[in-house]
Amino acid sequence: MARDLTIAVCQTGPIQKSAQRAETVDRLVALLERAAAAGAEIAVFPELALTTFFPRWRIDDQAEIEAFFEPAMPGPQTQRLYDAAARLKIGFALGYAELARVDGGRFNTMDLVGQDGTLVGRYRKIHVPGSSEPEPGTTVHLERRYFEPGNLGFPVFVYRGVRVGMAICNDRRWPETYRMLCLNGAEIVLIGYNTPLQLDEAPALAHLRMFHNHLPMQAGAYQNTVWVAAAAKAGVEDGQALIGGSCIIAPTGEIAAQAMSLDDEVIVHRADLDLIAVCRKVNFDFAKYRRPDQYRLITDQV
Ligand code: CDV
Repeated sequence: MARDLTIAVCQTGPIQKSAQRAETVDRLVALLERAAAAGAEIAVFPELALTTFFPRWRIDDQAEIEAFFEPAMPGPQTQRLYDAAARLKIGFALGYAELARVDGGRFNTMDLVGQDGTLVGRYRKIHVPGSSEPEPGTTVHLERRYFEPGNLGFPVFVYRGVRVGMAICNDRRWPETYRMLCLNGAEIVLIGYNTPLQLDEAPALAHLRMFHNHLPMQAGAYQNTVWVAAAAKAGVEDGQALIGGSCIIAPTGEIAAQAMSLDDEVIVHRADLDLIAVCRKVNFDFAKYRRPDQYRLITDQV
């Protein structure tokens, strides 16, 4: 019997610092309703989808920092999104700033929520880019000030019988992300991102921002025979331009659907999961051809 999963990528436009959580959750619920109406069975939202991308600032006021974090998921403000999932029978992956209940750890996190509105699994961003203090000549990107590196590995969860993994923004540029998820059996990788259009450290590469967005995701999909679905937070957010280009990529490496705006937008594609086996057969029979004994340097050296 043919296997498929209809995926929606719910790109958002900017979420300004001045936006109330309730207003933002309204936008996410509206996107989820559009995704469900289009027949989607799962949706992916951006990285840090509940707030502005606050690591663009050095913030000293602890109360101001706390306000960007979620101490519980769902919480009083986000419950409506989970209720919408159960009502519409569509799961989602949502990026947010996590204040861990157990030990107070702070992570850049993505949760996978099921069609009944309950947690299926959690991923914490492994590749945390930027610095903890502003660096001269470099776009301010202080993720390492606010977040610890993820400590849950690259887990894969079963969602409606399909093996789903997650990755967050900078993770998508690293081949290890896809390979780890692939070796863990992922069939679909859901990604959320916030990517500035301009980087002060490399102005000459500005024209390549979208190419460098799609290139590693297409390569990751192709080389690991997975579907990739990636949602941007796009547009001018608190004065900083973020790229769009949200997309759904097939295991062939082809872009099957792509957002056209820098605003709230839903793109949908029915992912044919049998294509994975076809692509494996063509070139990537891992059991037959991979040579892990020859790849030791990958884990022995940073
Ligand atoms: N949110 C991110 O991880 N953004 C990075 C920045 C540092 C460029 C990215 O890889 O898009």
